[in-house]
Amino acid sequence: MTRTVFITGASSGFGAACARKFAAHGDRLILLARRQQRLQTLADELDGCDTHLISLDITDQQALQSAIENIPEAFGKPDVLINNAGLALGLSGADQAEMSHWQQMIDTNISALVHLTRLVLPAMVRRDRGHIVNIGSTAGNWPYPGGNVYGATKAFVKQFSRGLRADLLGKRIKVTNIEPGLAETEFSLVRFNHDAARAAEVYDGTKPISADDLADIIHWVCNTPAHININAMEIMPLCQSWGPFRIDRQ
Ligand code: NDP
Ligand code: 8X3
Repeated sequence: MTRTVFITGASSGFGAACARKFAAHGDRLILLARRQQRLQTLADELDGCDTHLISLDITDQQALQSAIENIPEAFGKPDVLINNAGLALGLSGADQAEMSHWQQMIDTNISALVHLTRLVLPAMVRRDRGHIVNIGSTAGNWPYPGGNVYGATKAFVKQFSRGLRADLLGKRIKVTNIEPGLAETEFSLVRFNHDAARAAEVYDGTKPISADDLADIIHWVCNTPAHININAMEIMPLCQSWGPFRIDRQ
């Protein structure tokens, strides 16, 4: 059955890779991001796939609501919502970090995600069908220096995903929190204010998760049998693991 798959943050990284993956399997796509030209180039590449583009800042609640209300009828209601748009900004300690960075992470990774979910979910409940895939992070499970608010936004996403599952018991609506670790996309470029050398250091000497790796996993998660729900999936590249607790010795 052809599904309508709504992917936020589709202009780059995981979102663009998911668009390619789901399109290759015959799904219809609703693709959202700020960079219209990126979305258009992707849509052109996905020749033969029905694609509706929404170019806006997902933190603009009114624009988002109006865009949802104006999805063409031919696309029906989303069967799958991939809440992927998000970002980290900076890696400063909590006493040094930019308040505006914190606010933007909270607005994008938390507020926009819950707002869009609230806009899309009622139709899933009415139709008793759907799947919400949230993109969390290992940073929502494991703290690291400088990860302060970014990690906290992803911890929110993790618990919100569980809360949705609790609310939706008895409905044929799945909820999954995907928790990737080190993955090479534009994530670090954005985090380090487009300092390409600093971003490259993050991946130096590693074989990180690629956007295509993650799209394969998300596609699999969205194709499990009807009675199976993957609640959460934490994914690291083999080259990544935990460290011991740090101890400040005087
Ligand atoms: P990218 O920077 O490559 O992609 C981020 C996407 O989010 C872009 O398409 C961007 O589009 C979109 N986006 C950001 N802010 C907004 C906004 N205000 N309005 C609309 N769209 C927005 O990074 P990733 O693909 O890596 O990131 C995707 C998700 O994965 C994020 O939630 C991130 O936190 C998470 N993640 C990433 C990991 C990594 O190491 N890469 C690991 C774990 C989780 P545009 O700029 O065009 O608006
Ligand atoms: C991205 C992974 O470790 O850079 O969510 O925070 S990390």
